Amino acid sequence: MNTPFVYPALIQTMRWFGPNDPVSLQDIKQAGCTGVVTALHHLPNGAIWTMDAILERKAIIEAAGLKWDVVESVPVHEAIKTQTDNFEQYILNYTASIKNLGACGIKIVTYNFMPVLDWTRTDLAFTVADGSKALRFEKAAFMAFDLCLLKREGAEEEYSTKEKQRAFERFERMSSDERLLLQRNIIAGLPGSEESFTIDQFQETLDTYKGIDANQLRNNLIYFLQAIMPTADEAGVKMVIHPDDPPYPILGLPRVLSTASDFQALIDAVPSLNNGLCFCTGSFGVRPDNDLPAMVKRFANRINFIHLRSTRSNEWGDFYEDNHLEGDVDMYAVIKELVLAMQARNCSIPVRPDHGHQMLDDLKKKTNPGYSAIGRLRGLAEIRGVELGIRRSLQELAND
Ligand code: DNO
Repeated sequence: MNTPFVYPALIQTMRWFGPNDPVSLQDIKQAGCTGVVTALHHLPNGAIWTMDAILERKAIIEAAGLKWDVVESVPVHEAIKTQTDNFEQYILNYTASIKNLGACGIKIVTYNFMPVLDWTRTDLAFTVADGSKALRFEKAAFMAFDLCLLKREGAEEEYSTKEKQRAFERFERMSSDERLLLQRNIIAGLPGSEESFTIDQFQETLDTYKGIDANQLRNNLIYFLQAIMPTADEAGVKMVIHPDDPPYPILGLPRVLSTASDFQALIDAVPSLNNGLCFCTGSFGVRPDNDLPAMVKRFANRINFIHLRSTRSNEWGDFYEDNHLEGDVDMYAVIKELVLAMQARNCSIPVRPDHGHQMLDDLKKKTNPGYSAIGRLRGLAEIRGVELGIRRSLQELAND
């Protein structure tokens, strides 16, 4: 007979992009999830999420027998990141959205503070050895975009001679369609990023960061957190910041949430436990200097949402998204630390299989890059198995 587990389990969820998502709530339920992660994607960045709009979406999710566990994301308006225009008004709007979400019983809110672009990839259909398709970030292609398509001022000085040579060679080898596709992949907005640009708009937006270095951006983030945290505390809403993806500066833009010390600076400045982390193994995992299990241990009481995914990098710093239990992330060690963290806190934390390969039947369908049903189903099933094995072994050890 199975004895009840002492070790709490992860809450299994998938991201759902709303009623137009080709992956339905029913699909997500059949994958074994109890909840979803979603957002009011149709609202423009900066708008207040009203209780009516939140409750309407919540009712759709609950009618399918699922729970809305996490908001991903309430986007932070660019004006807040640069502290320009009427950013104070946008902060007030943000605060109102948090208050409304809390009142509707949705208590975990994801956001990021990456300038201009959310997550970035150069290739959305990179064929891996088994024929499935993965997301990829290829440095030479990215530099080729920067130097040859965007022609960003100052870019030449930021790359080494060798890097520039690789970028120019890469650009020469691309057809005009490939160049167009590369540009589109980078600036037209990946699923969930909520921003989309033409090349001119993109340059204009980059220009709004002139004079904003990492220090300034961090101060602006702290200012934002200090402003919203009293409301989050009162509403019982856990704010979780998503790390930079990729976890280093790109296009001359600063990035301030790429390492353990970046997050430490935030919690030093804003100690509330509702100032938390969305622990994304795929984003942090691209940097070999990020020790993921050690980070889980260190920030155990602030990790309130988890993205599990594994990337595989090469010597050039290119990476692609590997199967969830392969690649560079030691998934066993990470999940074990998460199980221990949940036990210490006596709570369950929502997790989602972050991305997945386009595979099997989904290869014939139009899917949101990274968010096809079957690839994520595979990822979740693997994660679920590892988690069960760890919980059971820990329990048996404890019973001995
Ligand atoms: C990509 C996602 C990100 C994430 C945001 C959070 O797949 O992990 O778009 O949702 O950065 O604000």
